[in-house]
Amino acid sequence: MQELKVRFKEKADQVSAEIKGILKEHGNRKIGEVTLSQIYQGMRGMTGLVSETSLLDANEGIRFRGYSIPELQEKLPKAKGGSEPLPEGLFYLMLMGELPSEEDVHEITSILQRRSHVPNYVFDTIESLPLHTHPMTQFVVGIMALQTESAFSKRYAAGMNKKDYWDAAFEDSLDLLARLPRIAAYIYRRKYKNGDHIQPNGLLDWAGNFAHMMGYEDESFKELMRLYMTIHADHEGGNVSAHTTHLVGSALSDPFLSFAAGMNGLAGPLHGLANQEVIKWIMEMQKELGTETPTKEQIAEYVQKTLSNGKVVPGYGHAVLRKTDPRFTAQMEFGKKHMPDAPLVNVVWNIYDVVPPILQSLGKVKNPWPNVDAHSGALLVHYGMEEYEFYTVLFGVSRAMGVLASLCWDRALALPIERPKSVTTESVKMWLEGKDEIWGE
Ligand code: HAX
Repeated sequence: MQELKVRFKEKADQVSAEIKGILKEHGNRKIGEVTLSQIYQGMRGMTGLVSETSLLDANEGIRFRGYSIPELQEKLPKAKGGSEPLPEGLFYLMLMGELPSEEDVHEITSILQRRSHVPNYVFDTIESLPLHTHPMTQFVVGIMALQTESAFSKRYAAGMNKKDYWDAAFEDSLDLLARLPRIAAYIYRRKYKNGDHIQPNGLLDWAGNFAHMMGYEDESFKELMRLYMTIHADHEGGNVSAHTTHLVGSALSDPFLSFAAGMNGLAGPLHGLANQEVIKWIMEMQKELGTETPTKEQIAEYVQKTLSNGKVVPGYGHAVLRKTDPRFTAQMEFGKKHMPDAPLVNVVWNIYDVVPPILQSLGKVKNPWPNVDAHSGALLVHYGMEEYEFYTVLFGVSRAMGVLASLCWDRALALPIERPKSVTTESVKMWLEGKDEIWGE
């Protein structure tokens, strides 16, 4: 086995050097409409998907059906006495393409309340996992256990007409959205609060009830959850969680299977898991430096050390964005309003001053600015939620709104199974030598 690995590594190093050379010389050559570099480098800048619910501008950031985050904060209905948007309103906007009235939002809240029952076997399935299982794994297992409830699967097995796919996907999507906060809160209380579970409160809104079931009754934490659930919901179609949900759904896998697949992608450290990595990284820095409030000079040194250890600075950079993420700014505004003196929040703001010029100086990082994940953990820690391994589950509950609204549209528009063409490096070499054609050229 060891020898096999050594031989594999030798081959991989050889091919990777070859690819580097090919891209240096021929990276701009086109196969069809796209360059060789795009094919090898994560399909960056390649338009290949339709996703109706939101659109990302590299400089301005995300717009949901044309509305920016500050516009949503102004225009979407709020909870009584609150100032942050109700995420149910964003779900309505993404699904319907128009702003909801107060009544529309109340209707979504009550639909989600009515459908929120989670069968006991789902909790039993989660209970069968060791307690140390990562919360994202528990979350995906919970979603998969719930898949037995899929109307889409049952109706497909019974011979559903393709005209009705959207209807079954719609039913499943609302069921999932209704139940996810209960499953997520169950995992939180199981892992961190000795299994002391809290029953749902049928009078609360979706995010408020989620906060309540996790054990956070502070009104400003509920406001944070409303904002958090709103800003994490969607980021157009090409990010890993959205794209995966869409791709798996295109095989007519039901919304439970598709969303669980998307959540496995969200659990990666270059995507949603970055929110836990940020707080872990800051806490490790504080421990190593022996201070809760490192100076900017100390932070700069720690950043350099992170880079020289071959690691990324979590919470910074983006595949599409080229400016500070407006989702970071919205959280910064929340911090200034509710907790301007919170130590960890101030560390995050100091990091924001220090990191961009360092990343810029590397000359290869395309976006040195913070993304959504650079800020979220510090706000949660302020309210006592220090269990950072749970943070990506919060992200996942929110992301469900965007990717499931999109999935309803995928089936309503009868989008086909997704199947792009791939190449091998051997076939590229033959093509470059003029010995072979490449399909799509
Ligand atoms: N720290 C150090 N190096 C970084 C970096 C960072 N934050 N961001 C990019 N780079 C490096 C890349 O690793 C790459 O280096 P190599 O050429 O040596 O491989 C180089 O800069 C060019 O990368 P890029 O084109 O700027 O970035 P990509 O589009 O390839 O990747 C990532 C985008 C978000 C994955 C990347 O910026 C990153 O790893 N950031 C840190 C992790 C993170 O915060 N992820 C969350 C992103 C937002 C999100 O999805 N949230 O859920």
